[in-house]
Amino acid sequence: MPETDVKKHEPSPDFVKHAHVDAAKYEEMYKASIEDPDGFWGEHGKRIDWIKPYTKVKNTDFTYGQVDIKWFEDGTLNVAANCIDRHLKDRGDQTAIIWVPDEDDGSDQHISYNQLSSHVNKFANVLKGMGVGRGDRVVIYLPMIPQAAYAMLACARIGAIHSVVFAGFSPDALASRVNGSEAKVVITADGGPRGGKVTSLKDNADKAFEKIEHDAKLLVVKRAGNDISWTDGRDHWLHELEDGVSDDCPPEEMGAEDPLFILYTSGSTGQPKGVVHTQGGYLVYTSMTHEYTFDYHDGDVYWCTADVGWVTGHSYIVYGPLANGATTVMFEGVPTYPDAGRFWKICQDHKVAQFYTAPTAIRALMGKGNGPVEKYDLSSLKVLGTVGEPINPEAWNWYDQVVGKGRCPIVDTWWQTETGGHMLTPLPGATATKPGSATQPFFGVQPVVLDAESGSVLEGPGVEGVLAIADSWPSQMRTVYGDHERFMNTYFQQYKGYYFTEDGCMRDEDGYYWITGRVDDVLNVSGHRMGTAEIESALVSHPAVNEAAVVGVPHEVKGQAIYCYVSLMDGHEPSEELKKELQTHVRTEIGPIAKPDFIQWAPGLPKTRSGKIMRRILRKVAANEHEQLGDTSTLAEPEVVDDLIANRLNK
Ligand code: 6R9
Repeated sequence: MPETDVKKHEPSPDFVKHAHVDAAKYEEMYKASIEDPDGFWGEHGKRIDWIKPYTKVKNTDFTYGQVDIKWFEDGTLNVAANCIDRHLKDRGDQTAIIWVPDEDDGSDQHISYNQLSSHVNKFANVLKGMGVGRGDRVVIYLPMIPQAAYAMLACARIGAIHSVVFAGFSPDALASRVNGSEAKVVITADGGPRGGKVTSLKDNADKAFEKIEHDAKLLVVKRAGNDISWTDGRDHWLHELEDGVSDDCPPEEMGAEDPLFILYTSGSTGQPKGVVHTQGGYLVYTSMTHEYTFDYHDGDVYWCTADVGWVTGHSYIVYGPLANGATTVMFEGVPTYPDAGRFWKICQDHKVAQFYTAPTAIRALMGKGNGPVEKYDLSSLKVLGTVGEPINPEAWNWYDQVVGKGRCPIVDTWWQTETGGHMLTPLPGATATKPGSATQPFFGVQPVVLDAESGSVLEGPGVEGVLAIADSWPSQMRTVYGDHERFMNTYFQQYKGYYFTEDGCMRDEDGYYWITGRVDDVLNVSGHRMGTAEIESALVSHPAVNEAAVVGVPHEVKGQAIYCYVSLMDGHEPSEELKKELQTHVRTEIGPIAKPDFIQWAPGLPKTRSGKIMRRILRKVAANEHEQLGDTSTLAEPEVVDDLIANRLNK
């Protein structure tokens, strides 16, 4: 349980003076957003440009069996035109994207809105030339290079639906996502440098194509200049197709509820789900949260260190900031290359005002001491943000004192791939913060704490349960791609009438929310979300494995580490070699982020008499908390637990 009775950090009067929202205005706007959502969002929806203005605002139903979510449904717009064209008149020469490559060699690029426009229009015409049109799917498998943003915006411009696959995913994971959406085109690069090493993405894409079941083309961006193989007819260089192509591609008029993108994310069961976000509500909400949560002002340089392969990169590197005409930094590398001062050097070089990263990065850098931070001038910083997992107070305090010198409000933003944008977050000029708490809801968000067992609403302060949301907000996911049943069953079945977040939560005496972590079988490893079921199914697909159970164990830097219990088929013996082979196998099936940290050989797994694996027990054993196993009376064979305890790793 987090310590909630801690000193609050009040926003400084100086900060409040220039902030978009102070405490009184937050109260007033929040109240309006809940009492009159149509009026509130009807007004704020105008922050983006519509081709045909909406006349309806909110039309949403959380009733299990008929869940249906529509916002601004009769309006039409183009998202790329909102992120580019509408800025050209007043800020065509302003930098839209500052791209910082992996090597710290001074070759950072400033891409103006005019240049962004030309790149995106050309890219859009190339895609059209490849036969991509409205509603077609395009998979983007790219490193953190500007072409990743161009590709997303090019899809948006022509009404194609993009599905970005994180470049750290394996060929198999890529293939299943390409197959799942029947994408016409896959976009990749020859290679992507990260931390001084080049990953050959093209090789991965080639391997994925062996498993792609339909006719698809591969569009390749030249980045690393590494040797690659080539399949004529299927593979095309982007720069060759762009040669001589017009930089004028009229934006497609899209309905507010047409899909903008699919993004796969892990859940507690089965394979990852394709989360679908649509055009209008998503852009209104991401641009609004970007402005208010970070107290973004014109002229600020804003940097989110996420990867575009995750939702944070979609909403807060590309769509939110660009819709606001911001200058957004895109960084190709890692926090510790060439050394642990890299983040802070970039902040200094580009005079970053808002800096947004993950607790795992903060903890890793905290471990390197204060030296690398103190070498750089961080006086440009105004607001610090965190996202992805609960932040422990030690890391929060270090971020506050050492990075922010005690003068930058910290916004701890809780949200999910499914929510599209920030849900619980301080507003820097309005909310007094407490280290470790995501504090209060954003406008229009109605959090409720439910009793996990009974589902009844826990009222008032000082309660703990699971977090649900009582009503819709504009950037809520609309469906699971191709499977609306699964959407309803995952999020609306367990607690009727609510969107269930699958996070545990407490509300303290001040009404502040504290996220206590996932209550389902989802792991959060270095801020990457992974289902235990996916890792288990990768393990059991190896011929030597009979059964596998995967749990998370607390890890100082990564938040959680991956702990696997594996029982072998008859005729296979445990060995160090086999352990390595299984680790490699999981890497191949899913990707390096899913590589098991611990593999414990388990002659048997603890099961109930009905055959369900008791993960609660496995979690306790892995975390060295076997004194507190709790009720074990339903175990079919209690003695298997003794064996697991005796042979546990992670001692
Ligand atoms: C944006 C993103 C979502 C899960 C979410 C929760 C955890 C995210 C958090 C946080 C505590 C925060 N999470 N932000 N937990 N405090 N500020 O991370 O999306 O990858 O879908 O993960 O991450 O458990 O349910 P996603």
